[in-house]
Order: sequence, then C-alpha cells, then structure tokens
Amino acid sequence: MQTSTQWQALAAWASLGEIKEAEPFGSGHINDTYRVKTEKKQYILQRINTNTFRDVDGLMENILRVTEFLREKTRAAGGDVDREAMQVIRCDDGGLYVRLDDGSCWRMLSYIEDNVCLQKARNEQDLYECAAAFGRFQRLLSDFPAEQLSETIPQFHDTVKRYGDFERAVAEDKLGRAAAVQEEIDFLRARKADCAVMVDLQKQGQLPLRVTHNDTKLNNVLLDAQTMKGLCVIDLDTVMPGLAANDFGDTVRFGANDCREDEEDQSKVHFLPELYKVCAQGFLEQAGQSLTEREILTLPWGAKLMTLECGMRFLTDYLEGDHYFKISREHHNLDRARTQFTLVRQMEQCWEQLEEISRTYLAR
Ligand code: GN1
Ligand code: MG
Repeated sequence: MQTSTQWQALAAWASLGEIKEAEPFGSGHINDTYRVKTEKKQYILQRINTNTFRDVDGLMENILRVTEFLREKTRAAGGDVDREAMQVIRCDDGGLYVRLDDGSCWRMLSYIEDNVCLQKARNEQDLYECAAAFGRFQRLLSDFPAEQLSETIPQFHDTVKRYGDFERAVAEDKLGRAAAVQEEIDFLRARKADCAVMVDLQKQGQLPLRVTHNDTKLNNVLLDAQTMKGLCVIDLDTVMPGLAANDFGDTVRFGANDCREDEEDQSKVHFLPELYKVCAQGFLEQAGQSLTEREILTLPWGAKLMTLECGMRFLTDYLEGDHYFKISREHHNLDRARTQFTLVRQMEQCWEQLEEISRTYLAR
C-alpha cells in the first residue's frame, strides 16, 4: 500500500491505468517532480510550489495555452508533435490540476520519450542546442497574444525590485548572517545603478515586451537522445511577457562557464567568452530576425543582469533563511550567490568583446 502524497494525487488520473512507479525525478529548485510509469507510458507528475506560484489557475491556463499553441505550430510545420512540445494531461474530471485535502496542488504532463536532460554542457554543441532551442521558442511565440498570459510571478525579472528585496533582507538580517557576507553585500551595492539599465529601457519604450520563458537554463531543454539536438523546452511556469535579452542572458549565466551553479571553490569559476559567442550564435540564428537592433545590442546586459540578479536572489534567500530555493547543505545559497558574482566580475572584464559579438550580428 503506497501512502506518499504523490500516490494520493495520482488518484485524480485513474484513467491512465495502473501506476507501476512514481519516483522523484529531475533537479528543479522549486517544484517537486516525479516520473510516473504505467504499463504502456511514462508521465511527469509535479507538485506545484504554491508559495512561489500563488495563482495556480492562472499558471496552468498559461501552460495550457502555450503548449497548445506550440503543438499547433509544430503540427503545421510537419514536426513530431509529441516530442517537440509538452502536453498538459487533464485530470479525469477535466481539470488542469488537482488540489488535495492538505492543500497541495498537482499536475500531470506528458513525458518526452528518448530525451536527455543535461545539468552541464559537455561541449559547445550542447550549449548551442540550448541557446537555439530558446531562440526558437522566442520565434515560435512571436505571434502569440501575450496579453492573454497571466504574470505567474509578478515582477519576476524586475532587477530594481529584486535589489529592493535584497536591501530589505540585509536590513532585517533575520539570521544574523549579514556581517559574514559584507563583501558580497558591497559587491551588489556597487552595482545598484546597473540593476536599472534594462528596466529603464523597457519603461522608455526602447525594448519591447515579448513572450519569454524566463528560466532558460540548459536543464530546461530536452535533447534528443540519439541526435543530441534540442527537442523541447520544458518548465513553462515562468512563461510571461518579458525581455528577449533576459532569456538569452539566463542561458549565458548557466552555460557560458566551466563550473556548476553552486561551485564552492571560486578559483574553479570561469566565465568563457567563447561560449558566450556560441550562445549568441544559437539564439540569434533562431530568433535574430524577430528582434530589434536595440534588443540585439543589449544582449550583454541581459547576460550580466540575469547573472547579477540570480546571485542577488540566492544571497537574499540566504539572508532570509533559505525559504525559497531548495538547499542541500548549510551555505548552499551563499555558494550559489558567490559563483554568480564571480561570473559577473569576469563578464565585466571582457565587456567590449561581448558588445562586439552583438555588433557582428547587426552587420549581417
Ligand atoms: C529556479 O526550478 P528551477 O531550478 O528550474 C528559479 C529560477 C532560477 C533558478 C536558478 C520560479 O528554477 O528563476 O534562475 O532556480 N525558478 C523560479 O537555478 O524562481
Ligand atoms: Mg527547471
């Protein structure tokens, strides 16, 4: 007799047939993910983190709309609909998710067969595929009615707001951790003005709002196990109106280096401009035609600010007592923050080179 909550949730999808297995799966920092096996098929079951995502109805409507739109485009282009786009599997009662008596919310998604999900690019080709997958995502959704999307996390990539959250956490210093991270606090304070660069350009109407993914890490792209080509973009929780440069930037943050996101030894952290170039190539080959000149010129800012913002979020969470990102060791969020700041410092050192890469794409 199985009693864990995932098994209780599965009762809402009884029509899928007898479930053989429902094991923890993946490495997300926010939701809990399980791979479910029936006799014939596999599925992805997720407990939605309702502290992070307050409006579960809005969230699931977004994902349904976007996946249906992508499936239709894939169908029209003669692609493999079941492998190139996810599908929401409705509960037996037709709902998009189930809420259990304990308040937990669960959803079911199709499982893409024969995929590989990498935590780290093994070579330039893997990174290229990741950037191209998000560039393609950007292009395919360029005619999606963005006003129909809910903002699943308000001001998600509003770096100015994130800076305010950080300063509040320092002032409150709930766990008495601030004194020991003064160097990191100073690092962020010295870059306060930078936090406003992209937000201001958007407010002034110089950067358009697009449908963006907002969490464009390598491990949110599934690759085909045979060809190792980008197959499908996953983790659509934060698909919202946003800035194209931020989608490019988060791919760079996670991928254009030789280290894990949570590396403890900062001497092992290196931002690699040659990999930045690979990201630009993959992203712009797919999305370039649909972007404005200004969007292309500000790609380096997307890279720097997504990395700075992510580090700032990790540090804020560390100061607040690690309530947002899942951790598996005491100073985990601090290690993550430090890694991001080391990367930012190195991006600043080769800034000219990054700007030059954007200019070469304008000249084409
Ligand atoms: C979270 O759940 P996961 O690992 O895909 C976070 C992203 C961060 C990322 C850092 C909703 O994504 O914003 O960039 O961790 N997602 C949310 O690895 O906050
Ligand atoms: Mg994810």
